[in-house]
Amino acid sequence: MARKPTTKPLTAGAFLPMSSAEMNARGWCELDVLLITGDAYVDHPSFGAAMIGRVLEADGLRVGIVAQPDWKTLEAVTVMGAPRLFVGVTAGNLDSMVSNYTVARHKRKLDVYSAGGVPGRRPNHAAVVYAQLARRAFPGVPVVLGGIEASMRRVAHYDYWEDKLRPSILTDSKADLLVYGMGERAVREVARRLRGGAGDLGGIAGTAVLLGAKASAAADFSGCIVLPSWEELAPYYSATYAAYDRSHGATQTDGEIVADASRTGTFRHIPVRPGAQLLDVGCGGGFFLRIMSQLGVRVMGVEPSENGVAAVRQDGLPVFHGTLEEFLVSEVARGRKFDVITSSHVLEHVESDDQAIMELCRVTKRGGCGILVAPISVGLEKTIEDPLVTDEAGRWRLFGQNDHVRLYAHDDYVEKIRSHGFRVEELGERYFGKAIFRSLGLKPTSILYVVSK
Ligand code: B12
Repeated sequence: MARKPTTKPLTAGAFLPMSSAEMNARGWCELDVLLITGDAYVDHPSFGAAMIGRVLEADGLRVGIVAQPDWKTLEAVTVMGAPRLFVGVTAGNLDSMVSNYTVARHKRKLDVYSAGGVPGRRPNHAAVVYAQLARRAFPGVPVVLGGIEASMRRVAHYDYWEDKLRPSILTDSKADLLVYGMGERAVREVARRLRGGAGDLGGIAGTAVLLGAKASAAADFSGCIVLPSWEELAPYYSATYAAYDRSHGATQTDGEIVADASRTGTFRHIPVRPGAQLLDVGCGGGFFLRIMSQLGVRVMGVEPSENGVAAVRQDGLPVFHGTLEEFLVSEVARGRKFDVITSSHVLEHVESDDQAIMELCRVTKRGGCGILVAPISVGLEKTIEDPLVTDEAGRWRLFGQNDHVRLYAHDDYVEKIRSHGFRVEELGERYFGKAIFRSLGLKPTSILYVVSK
């Protein structure tokens, strides 16, 4: 017997629109809900954005999807115009840091949730970056975060990749609401309220909002389990930050390292000359200073972290507590010149790197040398820098980290150092050997920029 043909609504089965042409094909002039996702759009129940989209569609809403937008342009998310009710944002099926990096913190070569497995299609901390993009693209439209990245990061949390304690993702993303865990019910309630003209999204089960100081003070938390805030947790964390450990990066005992260095006449590619003056900018817990000092070098450290400084002082070594800029204009630095300067991962943080390099060159003695290490983006043609970008999400988006103020291109970096009077030699793992690179915590692809004057 022939089966009776089923009549389907016009849109059922069709993919959710991803462009204005696809909206037009459905006769839509605007969306009710726009979903932005860090995964490719795969219309399958194991994909959160597709799932949420279909649930809302079943409630009669017009839903569009922007998948893996180019996060550097607003146009990438405005292709279907501003949605009437809200923008839903998810980093994708996995936390974007899980997607982008292996547990060993190496960049993944494969992204299983991108077409063709191509990596690099989603930014680090994608939920924050997309939410900020949506904020700028659609002022006044509520932004609702969801998915695993938002869920896991909804309270103060430790970020393994950054090795930092982070506040709730609501702080950085500036989203209006966060839906955690399975989002179907919560998101339907959000849509129902906004459809009915209610602006209040409070009290929906499975959601989190940032209350602000006033509302927090007025709220009744009796009967709640109150978790410690980021502010309360932060001091515990920073005291144990690995770089402030007195022996961070050490693979042998001090005695063994000193014996080796005395025999070879160098430590970490720096010639050991008793009596020479050494400046280590960003000296952390002072391990490098301590070894050099035991080798007879007269050392001076600069470190902005209180915990790092405390560790250095435990060893009775001289350290300036402050930034490089503060040190260079301080009384401590006045009239001093150094035979050796080392600065590892400092220049990407300072306001004016030109000024910093110029000053470092000025305080280096003629015939002196040093190492200037900064993260370089391989393949980048021009250094990216924009002093107007001061917010964390913007910095993640442009520079790859929230406390960086620029992302160096190789040629620009080398040229910049040369232009301020240093000669530069570029040495990699092949030159130093694997053991040294490992002891310095460097990736095999890293290059040390060895300078001399
Ligand atoms: C099935 C599964 C797999 C399958 C995937 C099969 C497939 N083709 O999809 C396989 C086995 C391949 C797999 C692999 C991996 N997985 Co897996 N996997 C899962 C599992 C069990 C279910 C995922 C799923 O389908 N969920 C269904 C969808 C619909 O749920 P969802 O995405 O969470 O979406 C809901 C909510 O988040 C929310 N939501 C989602 N988007 C949005 C958007 C908005 C706007 C809103 C409001 C709400 C919202 O509502 C949705 C519906 O309820 C989860 C654990 C779990 N129970 O969630 C782990 C999980 C996702 N996997 C995980 C990991 C780590 C991995 C691997 C990286 C493991 C590895 N080391 O190789 C790999 C990834 C591969 C890679 N990148 O190289 C972790 C991710 C941790 C994290 N913090 O990101 C999880 C959470 C397990 C865990 N607890 O550790 N995985």
